[in-house]
Amino acid sequence: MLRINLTPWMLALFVYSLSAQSSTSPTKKEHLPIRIITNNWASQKVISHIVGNIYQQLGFNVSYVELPTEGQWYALKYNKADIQVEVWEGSMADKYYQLKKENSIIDAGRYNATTREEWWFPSYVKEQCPNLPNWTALNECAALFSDENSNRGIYYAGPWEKPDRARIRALKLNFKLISLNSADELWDKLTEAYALKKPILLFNWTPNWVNTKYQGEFIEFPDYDAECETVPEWGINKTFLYDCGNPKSAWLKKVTSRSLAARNPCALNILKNVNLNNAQFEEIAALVMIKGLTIENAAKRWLSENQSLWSNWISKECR
Ligand code: TMO
Repeated sequence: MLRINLTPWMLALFVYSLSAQSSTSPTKKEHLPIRIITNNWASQKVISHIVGNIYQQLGFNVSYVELPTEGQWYALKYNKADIQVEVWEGSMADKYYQLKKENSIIDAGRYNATTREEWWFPSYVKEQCPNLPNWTALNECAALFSDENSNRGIYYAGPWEKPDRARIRALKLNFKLISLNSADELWDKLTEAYALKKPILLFNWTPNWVNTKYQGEFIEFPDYDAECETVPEWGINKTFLYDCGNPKSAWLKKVTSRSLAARNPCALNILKNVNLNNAQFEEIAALVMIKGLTIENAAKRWLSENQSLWSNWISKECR
């Protein structure tokens, strides 16, 4: 019997590809639109639209494919999507290296920005738990992070990061993980706790707008090492993997499908030139999360205010 396991993102992709086919009109420059993947946090969505607007100004057809990060690899590999503008080392390195090695994606270079994705808490929690941000303080203070029902702490995760349940197990943390579906759900939890000065522990990253509005720190887990994820004997737990934190000065890359690189070298060259630093990422996310602009308006605003920067991204061959 033939069985097909259809996960929700596969279904979304399928429905998308049907609609994309019927609405695509060939332009002078190419037949297939440049299909840009959008995920579920602000900077990624705005930068996708910034790049998309630049392509459109050059006469290319652009479409947006909304996908969770776990679904994007399949889409890039099987020519269902072309561009991912934010590949984060802390949460996506494994998949990135795997697809790169099998030659299923094209690396379009890294940003100047350096990144970190990690458990994070507001600074006021240190008044009650002074050994933070050291990870060993987590068990000392687990009850602070719990709800009324138990003394077990709660860690709020987003839908992207590494096996945090495995980390909880390997480091013997008295914590349970609650998984939220998007960045917005995380920030709602944070806003609510912050207003009441309630202890909260949640996934966060830098560069991000959060750090410009809320004071806080990342948990300092044992330093990341590639062997932490492959060699059980590595680190303080000799039988389990993941007894370490995420990388602290990590890369942020852009990638494309092989199809785009082959059919539109100009688009690939532009993407290679796209570059931003940490302050620019924070500013872009803040346009949406603090100033309240829509994604498309944030992209338009940024383009109009940073013309001299992005006009240099357009390679000579494209003009
Ligand atoms: C991939 N992310 C920036 C949400 O950690």
